[in-house]
Amino acid sequence: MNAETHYRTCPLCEATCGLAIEVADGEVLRIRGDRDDVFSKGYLCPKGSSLQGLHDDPDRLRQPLVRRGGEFVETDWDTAFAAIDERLRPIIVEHGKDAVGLYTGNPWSHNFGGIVYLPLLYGAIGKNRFAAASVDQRPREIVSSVLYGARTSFPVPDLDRTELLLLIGSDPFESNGSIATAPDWPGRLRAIQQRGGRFIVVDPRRSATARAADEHLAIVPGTDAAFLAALANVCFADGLVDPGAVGEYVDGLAAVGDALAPFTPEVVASTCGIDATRIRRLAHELVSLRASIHGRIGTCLQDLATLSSWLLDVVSLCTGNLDVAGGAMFAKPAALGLNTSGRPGIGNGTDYDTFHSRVRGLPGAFGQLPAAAMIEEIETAGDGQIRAMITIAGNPVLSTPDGARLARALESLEFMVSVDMYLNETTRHADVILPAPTAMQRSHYDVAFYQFALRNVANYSTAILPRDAGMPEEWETIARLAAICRGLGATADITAMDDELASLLTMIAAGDEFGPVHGRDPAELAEQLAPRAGPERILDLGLRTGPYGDGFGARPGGLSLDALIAAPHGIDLGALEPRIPEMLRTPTGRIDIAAAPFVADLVRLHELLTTPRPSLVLIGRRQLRSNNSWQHNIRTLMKGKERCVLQVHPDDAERLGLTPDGHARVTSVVGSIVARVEISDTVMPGVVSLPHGWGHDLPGVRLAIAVERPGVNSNLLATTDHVDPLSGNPHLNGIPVEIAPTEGGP
Ligand SMILES: Nc1nc2c(c(=O)[nH]1)N[C@H]1C(S)=C(S)[C@@H](COP(=O)(O)OP(=O)(O)OC[C@H]3O[C@@H](n4cnc5c(=O)[nH]c(N)nc54)[C@H](O)[C@@H]3O)O[C@H]1N2
Ligand SMILES: Nc1nc2c(c(=O)[nH]1)N[C@H]1C(S)=C(S)[C@@H](COP(=O)(O)OP(=O)(O)OC[C@H]3O[C@@H](n4cnc5c(=O)[nH]c(N)nc54)[C@H](O)[C@@H]3O)O[C@H]1N2
Ligand code: SF4
Ligand SMILES: [Mo]
Repeated sequence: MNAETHYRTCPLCEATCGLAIEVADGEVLRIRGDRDDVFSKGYLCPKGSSLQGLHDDPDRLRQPLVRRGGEFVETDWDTAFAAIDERLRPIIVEHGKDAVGLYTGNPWSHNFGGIVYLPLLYGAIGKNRFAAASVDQRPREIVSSVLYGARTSFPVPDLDRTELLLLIGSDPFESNGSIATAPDWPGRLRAIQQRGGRFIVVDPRRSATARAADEHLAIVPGTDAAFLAALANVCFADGLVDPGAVGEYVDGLAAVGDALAPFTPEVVASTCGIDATRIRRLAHELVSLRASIHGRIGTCLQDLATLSSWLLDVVSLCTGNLDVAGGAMFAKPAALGLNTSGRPGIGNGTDYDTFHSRVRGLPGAFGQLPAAAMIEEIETAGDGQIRAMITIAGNPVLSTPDGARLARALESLEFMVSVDMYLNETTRHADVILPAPTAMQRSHYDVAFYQFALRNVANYSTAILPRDAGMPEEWETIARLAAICRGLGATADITAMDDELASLLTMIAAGDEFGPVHGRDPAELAEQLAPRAGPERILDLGLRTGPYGDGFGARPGGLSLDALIAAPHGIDLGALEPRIPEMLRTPTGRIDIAAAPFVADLVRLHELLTTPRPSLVLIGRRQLRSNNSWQHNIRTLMKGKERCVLQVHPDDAERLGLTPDGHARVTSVVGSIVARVEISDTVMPGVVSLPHGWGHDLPGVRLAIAVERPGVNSNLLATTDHVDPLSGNPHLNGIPVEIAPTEGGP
């Protein structure tokens, strides 16, 4: 037996930990943290080693499934693609491109081949394109695209150099951090304390992160915008506003000060549940220290989500903490970054709000419509109605609002195809399921996450295990679906499509007058990229023409895919550095901090201050040994006590007559579920918490372990009607509910 160790980046969450995977004779022996990984230095969480469990899971699909007479039967790939061509293409021919809807889920952002080839599918269908982003970071993306010109230009907290971190609505001790990529968030937070700094958590729950923090400010759900507005208000009122060097590129700051004048700490305190004197002092601390401010799911899945996301940057800017070491900074990714090519400092800006959903007119952005519009676009007859759906790496029946109604809508479709490794709550509605290779069966490069990492790093991993018999690479599956939608048939020449894409991108690179290969002959560049094909060719092009690239010989010693392959533990490209104005891609080359949609939305903040608070609201939470909806079929992660439990404060439990380990019926305007109760003072009075991604006991799923302890789907309580109008993000947190004791059962 010849054991060999392979090094690769874990693709399960945003932390990008390096794994050392021992393999012999095609079998994984063990998975450990890679101590030599330039970014993670050996850190990993319990999910890292579960890659093996995912791969070996007997329920994992290895062959396509086609529905015949109500039953799924295994079939070969050619038959599956032919079945799709036969059913999907006629729908487009008869009803047009908008008749096919697409939903891509969270793992897609960890799938490098997928990201690179998705545009082919986007180009082949109409505007009904949805993604998990619109039940996640969409508000943050909108703010970044309006202020800085690119959706992924997220200011990330410079954890390794900050003196004070203000963490709002994020629980990295469970989630490992989000929209601020770094392995070992817990260790980095403790390091802040060890070097004499502090971190403060603003969260309605005393989360694991809040327990480790220097201070926990328990905030009333959905009131973050008021809290942040008051922080900025103090800066303006006390004459503290000094944006520093970036100020030269900012317009409208005084106008923002005027607009925030009514939101004093005293005015917002009772709404937020945070003491006015504490807010005042905090504003001064943020000015006097090297401070970073970071908001996440808690600020993104609520009514004032876009406003809160904007105010995070307003506070960073006012307190002099935007784009400085120790504050909130911008990464400079090595390949395919949205703010690293073209003219430095100027760009096309955003497509936000330039197109809208058909039924409700919700705003689109980045070529996508909000997922909260999906159900009505399927249900509502008329021109542009969705008649067929493609889901890829997503489980919207559990992850988006009103899952029961979505399930009915999916069942009403003329045709549905899913690309997924499981027959689960969503894919059970498909007519054809195309399995995807597992993480260890594909190569990996974090195209998305390096765009907002806390250090500039680059790490490429090769595939470790062979794909199952007949299984294409996932990008090939996507390209083939695109070909089918375009009318090229089930046996279209995928290689030709790939060549076309690569030559288009090579021509764009050669035409970029600010890039390192401007004016070179695309054919010469193509020769240097040969014999690579597929995503690797495009990655090599991206790396070589990127900010650290070898410029195809113009910058000897620079990055290329070969250089990354020679460095299996990754290449460290250094700490973040200030990037304004060079990273801007707004049409003006400036930051309009008083952008109209955000300032206008302050009207709703005024309304919040006078709206009575519901007596009970539901929020979510994340758990370390889980990942959204799809890692509940792994025995090693499911050990221990039941996790899908409703946390209720002791005062509320007493008032409502709930008993420990008893059951409660939780009812909202759209749904009613029964959950097991855990009485816990970690949630504030008036707030209950239930994790999302559960509810596996639906007919037809093939998840033997998950169904043993299925939990309940918290999103049955969320309605598609309640959305942040600026982003279309639903309120998956802060849902008003009524609760009563019950005997158990569904
Ligand atoms: N109430 C509430 N709801 C929430 C949230 C919340 O905090 N509260 N969070 C939201 C957030 S942040 C997110 S990101 C969404 C997630 O929403 P989704 O992305 O819709 O859901 P996931 O549970 O991530 O489902 C991922 C699916 O992809 C499959 N899969 C895994 N890897 C691959 C792959 O490589 N290829 C393919 N083709 N398939 C793969 C899995 O089997 C699974 O079916 O949920 C959102 N929903
Ligand atoms: N173990 C694990 N890790 C994960 C995931 C997972 O499911 N499990 N999912 C991954 C994904 S897709 C994402 S997007 C990230 C998310 O990463 P995080 O945002 O760090 O994850 P959450 O634990 O959902 O943290 C949200 C926090 O917001 C709080 N909150 C709820 N409502 C409000 C509010 O109105 N205001 C404020 N201030 N706080 C509020 C909740 O109590 C919770 O503690 O995690 C990723 N990592
Ligand atoms: S923290 Fe995230 S990236 Fe690191 S091992 Fe765990 S799941 Fe994988
Ligand atoms: Mo997410």
